[in-house]
Amino acid sequence: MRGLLVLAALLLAAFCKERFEGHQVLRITAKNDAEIGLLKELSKQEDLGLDFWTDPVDQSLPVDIRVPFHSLQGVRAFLGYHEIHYEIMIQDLQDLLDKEQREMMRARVLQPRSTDDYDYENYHTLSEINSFMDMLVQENPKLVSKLVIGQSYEGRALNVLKFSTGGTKRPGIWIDTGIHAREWITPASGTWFAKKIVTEYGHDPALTAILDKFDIFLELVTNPDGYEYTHSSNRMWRKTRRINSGSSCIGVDPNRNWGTGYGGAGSSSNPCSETYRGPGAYSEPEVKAIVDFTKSHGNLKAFLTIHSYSQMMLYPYGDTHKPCVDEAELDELALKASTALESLYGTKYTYGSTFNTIYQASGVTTDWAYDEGIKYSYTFELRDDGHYGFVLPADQIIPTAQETWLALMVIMEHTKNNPY
Ligand code: 0X9
Ligand code: ZN
Repeated sequence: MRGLLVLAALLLAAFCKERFEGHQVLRITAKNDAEIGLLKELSKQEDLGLDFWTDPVDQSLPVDIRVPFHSLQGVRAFLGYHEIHYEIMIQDLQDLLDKEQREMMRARVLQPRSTDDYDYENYHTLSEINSFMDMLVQENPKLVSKLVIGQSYEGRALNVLKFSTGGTKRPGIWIDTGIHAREWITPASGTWFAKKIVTEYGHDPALTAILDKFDIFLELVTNPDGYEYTHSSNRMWRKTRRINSGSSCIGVDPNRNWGTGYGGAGSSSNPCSETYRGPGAYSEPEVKAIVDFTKSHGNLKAFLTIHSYSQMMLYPYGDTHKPCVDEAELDELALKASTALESLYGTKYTYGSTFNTIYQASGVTTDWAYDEGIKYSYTFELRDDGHYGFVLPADQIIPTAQETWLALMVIMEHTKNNPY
């Protein structure tokens, strides 16, 4: 019976899913501002159905665009005509997704009975991650608990793992992964971090010292509706799943929905845009839950929000070029953290303020967190840097998690050693 049900679910999933046959991801390197301007024009052609994985900013950053099959000829002709240089980053997106699915299916044959059995080398569904959290809590009742900080738009629990070794009202460190649905490497890394914390506490002196002073809060799937949707229907989904009144387009960008700088340039008022800011600041329950939690906790000292991709560490601000008052310290700490990260596998990160490093983005998490008084506020953009983008092969999960952990440790230790 169970076999039949699984088969039915698989068939249903296969038929309801958006397919990306023949979609290519092109990596474009613009030579000058005129070319950037042309790419911006291209992004306004809604009929082409382009999905900008990275945005046109200036010559220093490549622009990665997913081009549907029906627009390929036109886009290539456009680029050729204007002599804009590009390379094919992904030849056929569906091939990559099929491979990803095959690996996930193989992994799903055995249901893990404990977090030791859990397959950290593969991507997992929301329900698998939820079971992981419950097992982790059950196995480590003195160290880990699960808080439900709210409900998503579609009514899913917003779960946060709390790692605490006791004490009352200890200062806290916040880490979230999976706020953008398609950035699968982030909850996968987060799951590995969670296991790492319980394994190393009491063994690794640095982590033990951190946990003897701070509680760590880890929200693994910060946008559960979106994440579920990437598994059931559209692997390339980014936003929440809010129904927007007066529009047939769904979803709000949860990284444009925060109150600091809300509504500014670098976010969109168009519900069909991937950077739609929503009907009002904190309109998304997934965002509001974190705001309420942070305020009621009142003593978070570091706020680390994990995205992918591009290999970057970003600190405030995103909506203005003006430096934040702690810029010198945040910059120096980013250098230390990225040096630690690179030491493991040679992965190179760039860092700086969001505005100066990536692009103007307003209403983003870290600007809000920083203005709440949480000095050590960073956005991470994990691997990779232009081979697979959001479809990072599963064999990179553990290396990515391991190297990222080194950077997180540097920031957490610094937070511990520099009370404010
Ligand atoms: O555009 C974004 O939201 C982020 N890039 S992503 O490809 N992951 O979508 C970067 C924005 C910088 N974010 C913060 N400073 N919080
Ligand atoms: Zn993101």
